[in-house]
Amino acid sequence: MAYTDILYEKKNGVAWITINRPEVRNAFRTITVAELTDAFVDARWDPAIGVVVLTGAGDKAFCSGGDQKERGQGGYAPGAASQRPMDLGGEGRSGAEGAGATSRPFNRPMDVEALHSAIRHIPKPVIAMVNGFAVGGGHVLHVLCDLSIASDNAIFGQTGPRVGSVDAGHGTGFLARVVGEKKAREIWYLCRQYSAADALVMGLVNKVVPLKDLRAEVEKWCAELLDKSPTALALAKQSFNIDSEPRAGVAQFAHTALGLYYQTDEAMEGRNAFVEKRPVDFKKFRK
Ligand code: S0N
Repeated sequence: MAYTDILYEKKNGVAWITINRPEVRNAFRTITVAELTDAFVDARWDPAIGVVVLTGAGDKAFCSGGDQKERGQGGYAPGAASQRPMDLGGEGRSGAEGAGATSRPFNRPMDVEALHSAIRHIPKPVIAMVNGFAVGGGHVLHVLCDLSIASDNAIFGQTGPRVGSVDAGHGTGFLARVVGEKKAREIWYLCRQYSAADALVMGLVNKVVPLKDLRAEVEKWCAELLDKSPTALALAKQSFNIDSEPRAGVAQFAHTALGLYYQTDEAMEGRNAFVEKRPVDFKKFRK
């Protein structure tokens, strides 16, 4: 399959999915999300694949979240930055199946929810190989992976309230399950950046290694996983998912709400400040 924004390689039972936009710290745009979803669906149904690794190209970033330059007043979609809010239409299809990244024109809004669903519902372990910044929607992606292995230069954090965005679905609720309520609120409200060492202490990652050893370490974990019973792993993953599955309903609601929030001047102030490289000023929006 020909992808433009990701690399997709299958080797020795492992599917390696790499966001390939290092020039923007592997920020995802609409087509990136569609391609990622398509690759996860492919890996799900390929019996030769037992483990999936998600990573970013280069040595600076895993993923920096939504591409702020594609975001318009209404959200992310091809050409959205120059469209009116209502041109972006309503909610798209939900769920991972049939993303059809390479077979359909990209004339619809970004479907992050489908990607989240694809990561959670593939009945195989997904490892986030975090090789630099994992921030904003990129941080949510690693949190949703089953395991996270980070390089010692990795930086973690949410940025939403700083850039006029919030993933109030899995982004908030699932993070709280991982690091606890107090820490999750701190991460979301203050938008600070955390080191790999911090992440290890708070249980946000499973292991930290020097950047030069990252790939080998992940390959080691993959080999261990590939020796295990695939059905037992699938049942364990699905069992772990059950308790947080109601969050998927919240995620639908949260994404609809986010679409409305994106239409406001307040949300655009966050986006514009980032793109214009200036301090953000939300003071006038206080109620
Ligand atoms: C990653 C950061 C911290 C890296 O800083 P550093 O190393 O100083 O590099 P920069 O000079 O800042 O960046 C290098 C070049 O890359 C561009 N760039 C970086 N990140 C992005 C980005 N996210 N979008 C577009 N461009 C990006 C820079 O502009 C720069 O380019 P040049 O050289 O041309 O100036 C730092 O870059 C940073 O803080 N980045 C922004 C992080 C951020 O705020 N991300 C977006 C947060 N929001 C989301 O992710 C939305 C999530 C989302 O889409 C979603 C999630 C769930 C449900 C729904 C949705 C939905 O929106 O639909």
